[in-house]
Amino acid sequence: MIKLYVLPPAFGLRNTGPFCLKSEMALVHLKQEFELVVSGDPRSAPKGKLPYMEDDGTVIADSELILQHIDRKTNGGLYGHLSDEELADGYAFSRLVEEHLYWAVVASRWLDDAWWPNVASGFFGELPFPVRHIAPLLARRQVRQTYYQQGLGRHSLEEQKAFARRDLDALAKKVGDGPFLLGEKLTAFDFGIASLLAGALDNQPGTWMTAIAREFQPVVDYTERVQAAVGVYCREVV
Ligand SMILES: N[C@@H](CCC(=O)N[C@@H](CS)C(=O)NCC(=O)O)C(=O)O
Repeated sequence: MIKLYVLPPAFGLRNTGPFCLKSEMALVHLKQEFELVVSGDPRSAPKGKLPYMEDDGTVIADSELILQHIDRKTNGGLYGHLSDEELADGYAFSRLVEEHLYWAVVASRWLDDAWWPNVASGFFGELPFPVRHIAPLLARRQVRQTYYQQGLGRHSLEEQKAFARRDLDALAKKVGDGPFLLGEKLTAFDFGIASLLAGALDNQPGTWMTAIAREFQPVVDYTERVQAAVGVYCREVV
């Protein structure tokens, strides 16, 4: 049985990690049997990040490697039907969202003083005293340093927002005609992109990235279409 190790639910989201949700979507899409295992601390993961997956004794860390693994396992179930041009487009837009826009979403949760208490209580609130007070501060310092090293963290908030808007504008133009990133076909690339956006759009309360993402109606509609097509939602569905 496959085990997928993911971040805990928080902020009204049942799967808070975009890369965790992307992997979950791929497994559901390919009708793989699996168990979601909540793993509170990414530091215990093989590469210090979540998700990772165990499949019959094989451990795979990183959502892209997880998708590659299940693609091989299902004889090309995820990528086998895609042309070189589609793969190129898919990877390019995935990188834009997962390696650039992602950091703005992280900053909007972790580094906004007004929103930060939600992270502290959502991710660390269950820890024993005094760890629940110390661990979030150390983790926040780490996020701040990483955001600075990544580069976006060197800009003013207004500049960060402008970078995010340019990403979302590019994406809105790409998915506007829809229904999916590559047109009629729902593909694995939709899982990663929609997962990141769904977390930004639906986290409660909204962040500054929620407000910005909601400016782009084609992106909002696309995110809903992908979640509905897979039957996997980021938000808690009541
Ligand atoms: N490239 C990785 C990124 C995974 C990732 O950044 N996971 C975040 C949670 S969404 C994490 O575990 N962060 C903890 C850390 O960076 O210390 C993937 O696709 O799986």
